Amino acid sequence: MSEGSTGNQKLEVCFTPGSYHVYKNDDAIVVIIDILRATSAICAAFEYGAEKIIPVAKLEEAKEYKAKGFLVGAERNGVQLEGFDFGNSPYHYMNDRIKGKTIVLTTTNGTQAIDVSRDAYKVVIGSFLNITALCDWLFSQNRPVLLLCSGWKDRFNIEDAMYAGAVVNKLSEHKDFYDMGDSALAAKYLFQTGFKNPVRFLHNSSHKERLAKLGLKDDVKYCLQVDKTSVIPILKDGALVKM
Ligand code: 3SL
Repeated sequence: MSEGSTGNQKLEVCFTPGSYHVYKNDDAIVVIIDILRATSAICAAFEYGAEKIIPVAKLEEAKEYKAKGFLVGAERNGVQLEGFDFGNSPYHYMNDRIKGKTIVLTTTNGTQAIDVSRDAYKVVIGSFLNITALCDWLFSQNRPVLLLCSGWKDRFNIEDAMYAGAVVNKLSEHKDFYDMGDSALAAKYLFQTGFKNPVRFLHNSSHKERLAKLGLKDDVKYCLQVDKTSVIPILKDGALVKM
């Protein structure tokens, strides 16, 4: 039996938000992936006690929330924007300021990916930090799964694809259950090439370099850690909450 040919639940990877319309599947659970750094920061924020995160695509919307008194994280091109409470570093969300709070977040790519898929059957947040909890939950749902990479301004990026491959790799332990598209197989092969030393594998990758230039190498290392939390953030009525 050839790998990925006989399952009954579709498992696909969409490498950029701009291709979402091609893969869109009304029955699928969509997993948003922005390893560096939005989905990692979101998982960290919940692990450290945030109550709710309202993702917004547009800066204007974030400003409106800020004017209403919300705590707001805002990042563009890797940099925290002036006038906001946090940027997009997981470390910004590891403090008592966020405990029990609703936070608004806008980022270059991650919150855009959430925005394009917001009407999906279910939207959840994936990162290496919650990978085992997420995969166990996905399998328990008996549903098609669409892994949506945030990429960089609608371009492919390697860390999101590698993570998608890690999820595919894990879910394909249930070989007869999932019907993998070619994008899922490609991501899985990428993961299998790089997983032994992900930091090294990402060497020269565009966003890792971008973050390194901004002095954010520690963020990269943090985001590549596995199973730091069992929290699975899920989108409910426009806000992310703990499942
Ligand atoms: O694109 C995003 O949403 C961010 O994760 C980019 S950055 O890591 O904050 O630069």
